[in-house]
Amino acid sequence: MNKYKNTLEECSKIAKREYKEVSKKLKKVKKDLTFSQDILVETILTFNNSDINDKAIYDSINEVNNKTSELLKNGFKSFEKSFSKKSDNLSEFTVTLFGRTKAGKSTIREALTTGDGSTIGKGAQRTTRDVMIYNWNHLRILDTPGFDAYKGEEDEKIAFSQVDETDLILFLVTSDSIEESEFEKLATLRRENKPVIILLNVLYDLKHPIKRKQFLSNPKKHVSRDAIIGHLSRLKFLSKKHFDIQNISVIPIHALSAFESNHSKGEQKKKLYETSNFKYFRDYLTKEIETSGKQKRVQSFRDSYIFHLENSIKPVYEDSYKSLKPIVRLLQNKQFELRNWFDKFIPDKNDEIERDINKLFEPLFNQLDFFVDQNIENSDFGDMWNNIVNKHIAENKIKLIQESIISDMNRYLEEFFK
Ligand SMILES: Nc1nc2c(ncn2[C@@H]2O[C@H](COP(=O)(O)OP(=O)(O)OP(=O)(O)O)[C@@H](O)[C@H]2O)c(=O)[nH]1
Ligand SMILES: [Mg+2]
Repeated sequence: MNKYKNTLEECSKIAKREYKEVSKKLKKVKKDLTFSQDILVETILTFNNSDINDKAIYDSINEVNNKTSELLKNGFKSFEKSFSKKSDNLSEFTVTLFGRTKAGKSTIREALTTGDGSTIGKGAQRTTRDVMIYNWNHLRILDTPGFDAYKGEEDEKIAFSQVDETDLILFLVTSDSIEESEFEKLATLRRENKPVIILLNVLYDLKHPIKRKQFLSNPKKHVSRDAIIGHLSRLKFLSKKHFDIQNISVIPIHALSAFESNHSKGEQKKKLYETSNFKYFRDYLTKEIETSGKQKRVQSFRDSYIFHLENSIKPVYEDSYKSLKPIVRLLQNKQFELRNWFDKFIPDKNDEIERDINKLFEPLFNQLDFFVDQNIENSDFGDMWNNIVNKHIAENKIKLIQESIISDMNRYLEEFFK
């Protein structure tokens, strides 16, 4: 018992440490993502202020940005809500009962906590409609509304909302019918990688006195590993298929016996308790917590962190990436096209400029010899030649060459940005 209690105490410390650690990580992720969001906003502003200012592209990026911001805000909200919920119960190890309606979840809980039976279903109706919290054996036990009830979608949502807080799932199935749909339902909970133990409630009516006597005289015939061997391979198969758990633990129990044992005396009490197999169930749970409770507690935080990142944050970025990709590709293509044009335009224009300049100066060269012969004696020789050159340049409008290059370039760019 000491080892068990010590483990739970350590679990509680681990939970506090993990909570801090994960909260820190969460803050960091939020900061990083906000930063990346800011970059996008900055890009949009730069784009908007640039000459490109293409309205269609601007609107697309802006729309992606708004959508991403909104989704991200919601993603973080659910992320933070889940973590603040966890912070309320850091010191407790939480075990949750899940399963089909009328499988006997509340009966188990009543049996464990010596209840008066008031929460056990009486008729054919689903009974537990909200998550009920109890304490047993230093654990926090949650009894949830069952799934697969007629019009029970709301109840299922309530039950499933509890998974985040759970360190260990007790999945209750009954021997009369093991439905694949129950496994499919629970599979959605397993996405958070919660550890699962199956409790197989072996149904057997205790009302009929003779049948009851027979049952209690040889409980192993019904409630034992050998007795459920026929169900075992199916349960393992379904667990592999839907939970990806290779060798799931299955514990046969008789919940009603355990409950009745609490309200019986003497030999009957002993017999009923023995029949229920609750001693084995309790010992198994104790051992499980002693051996892997700490790891389960760490797992609860880390897996839930990963789960939320994977499910609330990652899809937002994947969507944003998908929407931005074609825009980025379009801009990259345009950039490539522009660069190609420049690569060709510059040498072409260089040749053209060289030709134009040569043409422009040709007449000057032609008259240079004559000018030298005529004016060599003149002391203003230098200034006179400068005047001729300047006049020639002004008359021949060297600016025209410049303007023609600029107008060629503008024409192309206008066409390009259209
Ligand atoms: N015939 C028979 N009935 C049983 C046995 N064990 C439990 N029951 C009955 O099955 C029903 C189980 O009820 P609950 O324990 O309330 O079931 P639950 O899983 O909590 O159901 P919800 O709260 O609706 O999700 C009760 O009416 C029990 O009396 C059994 O071994 N044989
Ligand atoms: Mg119930």
